[in-house]
Amino acid sequence: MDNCIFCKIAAKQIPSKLIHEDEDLLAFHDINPAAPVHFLIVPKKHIATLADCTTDDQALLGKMFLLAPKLAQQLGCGFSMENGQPTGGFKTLFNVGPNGGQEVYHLHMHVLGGPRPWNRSM
Ligand code: DGP
Repeated sequence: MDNCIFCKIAAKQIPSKLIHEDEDLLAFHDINPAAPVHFLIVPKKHIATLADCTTDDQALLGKMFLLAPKLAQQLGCGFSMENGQPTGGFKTLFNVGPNGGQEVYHLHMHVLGGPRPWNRSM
């Protein structure tokens, strides 16, 4: 997709701090982090918003959700139970459209974690 910043990152025309890449997905650190750990999981396929996803995208969305805890764990903000107490953890977020605060119209899941307070609310 012309003029899509995340398509350009996927095509390596724009650099990013890459965390993960497979045949369908990229994950990279957000350029303007709102938390100690803030990365984006982005499909290589251009889909503008979550509202544009169809049943054809079910597996892709499932893959995004399953990747989030795996990468959060790798980046030190995984969730666990320690001595019966919930510990760590992270937030997943899709902004959709102007009222959802979406700025980049290429589907992406925010993953935010690390000790609170965070830099700003999301
Ligand atoms: P949203 O508001 O949900 O569309 O969030 C878009 C996010 O993308 C925002 O947190 C900043 C991030 N972002 C925008 N441009 C770039 C970029 O060129 N590189 C990286 N790594 N992140 C970007």
